[in-house]
Amino acid sequence: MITIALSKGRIFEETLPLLAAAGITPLEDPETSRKLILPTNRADVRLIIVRASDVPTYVQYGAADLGVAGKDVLNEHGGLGLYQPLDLNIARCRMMVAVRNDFDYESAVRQGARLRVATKYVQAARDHFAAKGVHVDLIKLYGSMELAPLVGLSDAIVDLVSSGNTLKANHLKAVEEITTISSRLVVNQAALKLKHGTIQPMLDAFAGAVKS
Ligand code: PRT
Ligand code: MG
Repeated sequence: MITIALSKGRIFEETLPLLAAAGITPLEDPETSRKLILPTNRADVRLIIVRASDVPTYVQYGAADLGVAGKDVLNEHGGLGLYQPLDLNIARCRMMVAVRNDFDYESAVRQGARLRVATKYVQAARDHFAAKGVHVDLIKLYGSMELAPLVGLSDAIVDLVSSGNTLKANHLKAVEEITTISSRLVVNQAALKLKHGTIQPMLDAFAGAVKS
């Protein structure tokens, strides 16, 4: 049995065509089904539906053989025990520093001010500001970072931006790009060895689908 860990929403939707290229079709829709283990057309392949940030953990411990996770999530997880053979080029966005429209970020940085930064991406934020030599107090949040500067919790946020509509709707502006983000295939290292005959053809099919 091959178990593939996916999160609902954009990753599931954008992974469907890649699964199809490997001859895998889910038999239920995670948006309407309450099941957490979804069968597929292949008796030897099942999907498990987990929180996006939990995907690397399921794969690391071998509870799933494969998974799809954003570079943002993988960076925070650390990637221990994971083989990352393929950038799937899906669920693309940018990790940005953003502030209120009326906040002068450049001059705060120039003056060496200590910045309060709210984010879910503590590791990425720490690395980014350390490389810039900017002193920050990081505040860990689990959701809706955009609210933090509006109510005085922080001066800045580190968040993902795709259309930019969420920033705009909340009178925020992006002031710095930290990195571009896409989702990657992650594979349990032991599973790749033990189930090589089944997993390798899937990896080849995914790679072919990504190219075309
Ligand atoms: O939603 P949940 O809290 O359960 O978990 P999650 O947010 O980690 O999962 P999900 O499914 O929302 O995102 C899965 C992956 O998609 C992330 O790990 C990213 O790699 C990738 N991705 C791509 C995004 C976005 N684009 C994105 N725009 N993840 C989140 N967003 C959010 C962003 O945080 C911000 O709040 O969308 C909002 C901004 O969108 P725009 O279009 O208004 O700029
Ligand atoms: Mg989300």
